[in-house]
Amino acid sequence: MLKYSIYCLSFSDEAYGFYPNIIFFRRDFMMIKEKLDEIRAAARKRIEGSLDLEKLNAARVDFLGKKGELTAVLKGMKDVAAEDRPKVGQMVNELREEIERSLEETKKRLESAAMEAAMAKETIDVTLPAKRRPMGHRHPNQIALEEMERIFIGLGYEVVEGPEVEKDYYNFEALNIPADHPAKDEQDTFYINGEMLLRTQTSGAQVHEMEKGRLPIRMISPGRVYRSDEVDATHSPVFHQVEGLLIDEQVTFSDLKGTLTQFAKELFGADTRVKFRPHHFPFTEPSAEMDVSCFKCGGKGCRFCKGEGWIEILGCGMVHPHVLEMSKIDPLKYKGFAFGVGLERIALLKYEIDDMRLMYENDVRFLGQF
Ligand code: 2NM
Repeated sequence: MLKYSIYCLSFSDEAYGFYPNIIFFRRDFMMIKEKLDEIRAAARKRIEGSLDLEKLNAARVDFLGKKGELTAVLKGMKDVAAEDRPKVGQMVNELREEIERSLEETKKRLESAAMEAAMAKETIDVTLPAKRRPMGHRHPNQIALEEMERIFIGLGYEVVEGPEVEKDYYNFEALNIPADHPAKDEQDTFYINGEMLLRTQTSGAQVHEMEKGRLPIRMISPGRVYRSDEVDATHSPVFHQVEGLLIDEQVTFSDLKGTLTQFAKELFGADTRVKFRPHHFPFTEPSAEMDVSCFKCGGKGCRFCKGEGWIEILGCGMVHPHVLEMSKIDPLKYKGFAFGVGLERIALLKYEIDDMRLMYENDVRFLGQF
């Protein structure tokens, strides 16, 4: 069997003058070296041409993996003469390291390019004009409520809220509204059962406060109330009230007039005049309704006040002694006044809204005007 073959002639001009220095290599050795050079060139092309990490990883598998090209060369080692194996092994290792270096460098290059691209995408131009955000608005009811709360807090009142689902007792009986009173009719009140109902006024919250026995009391109780009414321009089955209550020793109707006059002037302007007309409520005695001079025409009469010059804004009166008694307050020692304002009514007047239904539709074209 032919063991050696002339595979390559290397001519050196330094050795023996014109005699060629002939070096013999074994065929297998040369074939492997050639194969490794092929792999080197192919790997370089594949690696440097990889456009992303996925393709680079595929190149790693193809060249260095278990079924890769270098592994195939190592498997062929059994055909290499024993004395050549260390040299071939060294060459394979060198190539493996070279490919690994190249993979690593390319990986770094791709990663930093990807990072740069991501950064470029994230670049913010701080000189660009900002996007306009739609601006929210307070509801006219809320604006009116906050205005009323501000006025009464300024007069030393507390804001106290009560439950919307209330006992019949707190909504009617404790307020001296007898069982046969027309307001108790099923047509006006939403009953939940024989005992519970949706409050038709916020006075219940005031009864709860009176029952606590902490006197004096200065409070307003704003909140949602329910009445079985048909919807129209001035009615809704759900609306809002602000009721007020003051209880102390030696409170008179003059205190009521002074307080509510101050309230009207703050709410509708310092020129506002007020007028109290006798009225009737079961929970107050005497009772009155308060009108304010029309803030549009100053009282001369206009379309806004329907020629009257006056606009009705609230009901009020001195708390009925029977109401105080039922809440364990001595009516001989203590007196009180109370009033009730429809919040929507105030908002409609103040902002010249001609239909209450607009208040509940939440149309931004409406809400945006306040
Ligand atoms: C009104 C009119 C007059 C009122 C009475 C009470 C209480 F709890 F003290 F008895 N709270 N609110 C009252 C008085 C309410 O609304 C038109």
